[in-house]
Amino acid sequence: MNIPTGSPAGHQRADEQSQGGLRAHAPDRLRIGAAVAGYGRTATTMPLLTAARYRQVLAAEFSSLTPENQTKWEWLQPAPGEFDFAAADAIVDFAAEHGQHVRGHTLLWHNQNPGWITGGDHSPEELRRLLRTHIQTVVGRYAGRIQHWDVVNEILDDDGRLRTEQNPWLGALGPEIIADAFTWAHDADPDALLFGNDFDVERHGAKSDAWYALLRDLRSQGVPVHGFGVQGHLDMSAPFPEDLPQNLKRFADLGLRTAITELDVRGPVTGEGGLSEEHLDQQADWYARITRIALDVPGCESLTPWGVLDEQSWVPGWFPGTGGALLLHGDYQPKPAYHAVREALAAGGQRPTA
Ligand code: 9MR
Repeated sequence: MNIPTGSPAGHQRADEQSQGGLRAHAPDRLRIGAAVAGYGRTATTMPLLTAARYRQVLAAEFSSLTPENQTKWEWLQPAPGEFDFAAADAIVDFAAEHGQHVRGHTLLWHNQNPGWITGGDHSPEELRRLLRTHIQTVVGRYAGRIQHWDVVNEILDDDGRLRTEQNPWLGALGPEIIADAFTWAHDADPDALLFGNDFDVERHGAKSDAWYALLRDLRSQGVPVHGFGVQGHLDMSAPFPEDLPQNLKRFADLGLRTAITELDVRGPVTGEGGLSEEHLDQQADWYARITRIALDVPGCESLTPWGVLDEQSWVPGWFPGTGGALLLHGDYQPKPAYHAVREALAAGGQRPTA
């Protein structure tokens, strides 16, 4: 990270930086990721393409990248049969250049489908054909370059039922489409690791229990599903998910990999728009605990904060009055949470591989 060195703190942090970013402190078994920002629907809005410092930080700190929006349906196929790969290509090329993995996100979701899908008058057969073509085209294009896919995202509600009313694919095609989506993705890239992914599944509960049953059943049917992603959008006004280790472990016991795919830890923002000292400390503690869990639970292969800079996070727009959820301030200054993750990695990385 290119930290200004005009102050003693700046000097100290610049020294830290010369010792390597987060990725340098993580053991091989755990990738440290970040969601790569991009808004609107064109590559020109991506800081990856417009900000040299953003590129530097991304390369120095992280060993895995997830396109925050750029591999979603509405970006990749904005018009029927017209694929636009510019933004996704930029991320995938950057990752290859910097020795990073990519987590593709996502192929079957209720959100960010293009209007021509959600507002179209397609028969179930036509929708099925469209989904199959999309998955084959996209996963095939990035075979060997996108190593993980969140094939299905947020397909269950809080009670563990399939979201058939919100999800146009599940609504028209029924639960069987889940196995088909995994199979089509696997056929397009047999080496890609294929995940189910959701929020509010950090703890044991109706939703994570239903995911457990679903993935167990898919595996017993021989469906190519390889992992479960726990998003990790945490709110400091709620309790810490104490049973996250046990919850992850039961998925590992099914033979699945796990990942923390979209970590952010939000709190109430002060008048200046950041967190109070107290919340910065609590946030650092939560990030460190999650990092230790990711290091300790066998089969947990990556930990990905959902963005790099607080100012680029989705959180303030969705939860007004809250924010400050990521590791760096908007001026690229590391927050206490950054240092806490780094220390947890440095300590945990010395433990033997489980
Ligand atoms: O961070 C993403 C934001 O820029 C988009 O506007 C939003 C639209 O749905 O999606 C956000 O990312 C979501 C992710 O794809 C799935 N899990 C929840 C994330 C935060 O909403």
